[in-house]
Amino acid sequence: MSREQEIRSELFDHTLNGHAPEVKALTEEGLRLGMDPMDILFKALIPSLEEVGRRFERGDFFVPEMLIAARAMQGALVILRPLIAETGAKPIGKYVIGTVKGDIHDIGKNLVIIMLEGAGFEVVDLGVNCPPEKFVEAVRSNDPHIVGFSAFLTTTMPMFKVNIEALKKAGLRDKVAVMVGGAPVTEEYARLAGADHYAPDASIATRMAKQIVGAAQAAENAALAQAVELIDKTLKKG
Ligand code: B1M
Repeated sequence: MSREQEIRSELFDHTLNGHAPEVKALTEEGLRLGMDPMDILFKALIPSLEEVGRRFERGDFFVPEMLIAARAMQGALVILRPLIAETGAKPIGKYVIGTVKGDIHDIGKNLVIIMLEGAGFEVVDLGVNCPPEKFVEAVRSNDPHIVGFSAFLTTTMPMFKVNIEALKKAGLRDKVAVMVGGAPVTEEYARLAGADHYAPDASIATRMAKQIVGAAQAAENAALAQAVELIDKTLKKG
């Protein structure tokens, strides 16, 4: 087994057992050896948290074990974040995101943010347990292309609809694209809740966000071209 394979396997085990210092050291060692940050993330850290979830479901792990595993993973994310997210390029679009009210899970949301930033988005992170009024206020003041709601519990998914209703009430629904996601969310649920877009993971969320901004840009350009044509016609008449 190569050292890289060993590192992946050790990262999996130490994350599972919540050994934060070891996770940090192994992440640093992996990077020194030239391992791809995305490989560390998707082939070691995320699979380990998935195993944590399976053990929790079986009753082998409880909330404290989930919590320390999550903390260990977050230590690695701090190291990986700048390598994945910093492009230095001019923002291609604005994205407001938060975990819905009643829900304090944030690792998945933070990964979406890292990848969006990596793709050149300016992201406004509203954190966790975010009430509808905070989303409304952030959409009003930031005028983003997209607002994203993360929910990780079946009991908090209904907040999508509540948030969308709050946006409608504030007269902002038509000004912003709504994307939703989170482990228990499905395409079907997203549609019934009234969302415009659903993404199952961070990379698809990012790809979709780029398409949404691209489409908005194309619509803006078409509107501009129409306005120019109208002005031309008016001038000719005059
Ligand atoms: Co909790 N938890 N948890 N938890 N937790 C889950 C989610 C659970 C599936 C575990 C299980 O039973 N298998 C289960 C939910 C069951 C359900 O409702 N279907 C659960 C439960 C029940 C609970 C509590 C109720 C436990 C209790 O107290 N009895 C409690 C609730 C607290 C609350 O929020 N009110 C609770 C608490 C916790 C901790 C605090 C201990 C901790 C969270 C720490 C933290 O986030 N800072 C925790 C953890 C760590 C987990 C698991 C093990 C791991 C979550 C995670 O980070 N996954 C989780 C089990 C699991 O997911 N398998 C579990 C890795 C992450 C990268 O994936 O979050 O899916 P994910 O994010 C993905 C996609 O969903 C997507 O992209 C991300 C990256 O690819 N995505 C989006 C996310 N947001 C998106 C937004 C988008 C688009 C895509 O557009 C806007």
